[in-house]
This record gives sequence, structure tokens and C-alpha cells, in this order.
Amino acid sequence: MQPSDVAGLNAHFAVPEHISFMDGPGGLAVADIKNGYATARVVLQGGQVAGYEPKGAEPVLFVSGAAIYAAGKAIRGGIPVCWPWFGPHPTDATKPQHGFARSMLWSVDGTRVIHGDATQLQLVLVDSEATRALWPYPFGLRLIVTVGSELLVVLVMQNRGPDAFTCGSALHSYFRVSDVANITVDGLDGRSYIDKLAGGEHKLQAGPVTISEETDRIYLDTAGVCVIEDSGCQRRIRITAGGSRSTVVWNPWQAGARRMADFGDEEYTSMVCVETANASPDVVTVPGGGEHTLSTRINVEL
Ligand code: TA6
Repeated sequence: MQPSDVAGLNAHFAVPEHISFMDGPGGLAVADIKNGYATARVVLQGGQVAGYEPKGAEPVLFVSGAAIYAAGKAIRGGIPVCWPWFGPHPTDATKPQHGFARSMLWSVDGTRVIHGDATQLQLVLVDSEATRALWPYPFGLRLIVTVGSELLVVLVMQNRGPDAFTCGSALHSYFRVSDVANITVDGLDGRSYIDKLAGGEHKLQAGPVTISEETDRIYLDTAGVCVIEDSGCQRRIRITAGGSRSTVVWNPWQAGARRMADFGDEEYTSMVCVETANASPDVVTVPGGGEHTLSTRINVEL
């Protein structure tokens, strides 16, 4: 039985020196993780990692100071879970952008200490009348968040029905950087990408990705490791993808920032999204009774 209140969650799932639950901004239940390696926060709504700070390091994930914390709304930042489609719904513009998983309430399915001192939280989301109204398939999602010297986020998507389904997905990670104009994203050299700001034109990446304008690209057939080189913070953020064939790089720049009510006009300078995904032609077909696992492993190298 999933306790719906924070007191019940703590009674069932709190682990001293590792994880407890509290009411966060907007009354949203938050898992508060603190261990010998790092601190982190996971909002149960959306199964959204909303913070990760290795001991002695600056916050790794960006969360907007203008983020709106309200039922049914994904927080602007952290790692929103985009599923079962990425971007606009392929055929019905009335359906929510990036699917429904990021705005629904997930249930806590377990907490434990692993690898000596890392903290693991497992959340689940299963189909309901509300999801079936948007997407007619029985499913089970499991999000496994492991907080230690690295952050590992694993999304297991199960097809609980007899018929195959095809889904798009992304762990839509927002990373905090010193100045987006002074970073590079390595690991995408030679890859083709869909430039969403050029009518979906396919282009080829030459060398590291640099950002000096609004950028919204879906890199295809990506190899799995990207590195954000941030000389301003004197650190590298290594992003290792699993079960993913696409990498999305996004920065709204000035005009895009102004279009978002939950994003500060100047905040585009201190963030970049490098998203572990299966999007556009890389969507995944999961057979009836089958499953697919998407994961992103985040390491900070000083
Ligand atoms: O991942 C990049 C993107 O698809 C952009 O096109 C932009 O829309 C961004 O996601 C944020 O989407 P959201 O629905 O969270 O505002």
C-alpha cells in the first residue's frame, strides 16, 4: 500500500543517514537524499530528480529560480522523464508535450543502501484511466535513482499488454554551467543531427558542440558518452547513456528564455540540456510483455 502522506512515506521508506521524505515547494512530496558522497532531491511528481550535489562540488543539475511547483506541472530543471513520446505528440497536438510521465504522481516502491554507502530510490508509475485516455497501452515504468559518487538514473519501461507499442523517451537532463558561451559538449563529432530550428534539416556535427544562439538538436545514432567541458567551473560533466540512440542538446538562448514563464530571462547563460533519449527516428518498439531500459550515468570530474 503506497502511503500518500510524507509521514507514511517516512514510516515505510526512510533510511537514517540516507533518505527521508518531506513536503517541498508547492506541497509536492520530495525524497531528500543525503549520504557520504552527495546530496540529491527527487520530486515524486514526475519521478523528477531535482538536484544532485556531490560533496565538495557545485550543484550539477540546473533548476530554474522561476520554476513553478504545482500539481501536474513538470519542474523547469533537474531531469524530467519524457515518456511515452518526446516533443509534441506525433499526431495529436492537444496531448501534452513530452508525454505524461513527467507530470503524474509516481509511487515509492523501495529504498535501500547499496555499494557500501550509495542511496537507491525506486519509483513506479503504471497505466491508469488517465494515461489510457492519452495512450491506450498497459505499461509499467520503474525509475531507479542511485545517488553516490555518481548519479545513475535508470528508466525501465515494461509493456504489460499483448500488443507491441512504440515509444519515444528522454531523461531530459538540465546541467548547470558557469557560462554556456564558454563550454563545449564533446562526444558528438561526426554525428548527424536534426536541427529543430532549421525546419528539421539534417546536418553533420563537426568537432565539439559550442553554443552561441538558440540550439535545439536531436543527434542520431550517438555513441553513448558526452562530456560537458566547463572551464569556468574547472570541471567536466561526463554523461554516459544506456539504451539510447539519440542525444538532445538544447539551450533556449535569450528569445527562448523570454518565452518561458518558469525560466528567468538570463538563466539561459547558466544551463545546457544534454538529454539521453530515443527520439524521432530512434523511437523504440517494445513487444508485448517485453521491456526496454534507458539510463543516464552522470559523473563530475574536477
Ligand atoms: O529537449 C528540447 C525540447 O524538446 C525543446 O524543444 C524545448 O521545448 C524543451 O524540450 C523544453 O520543453 P518543455 O515542454 O519542458 O518546455
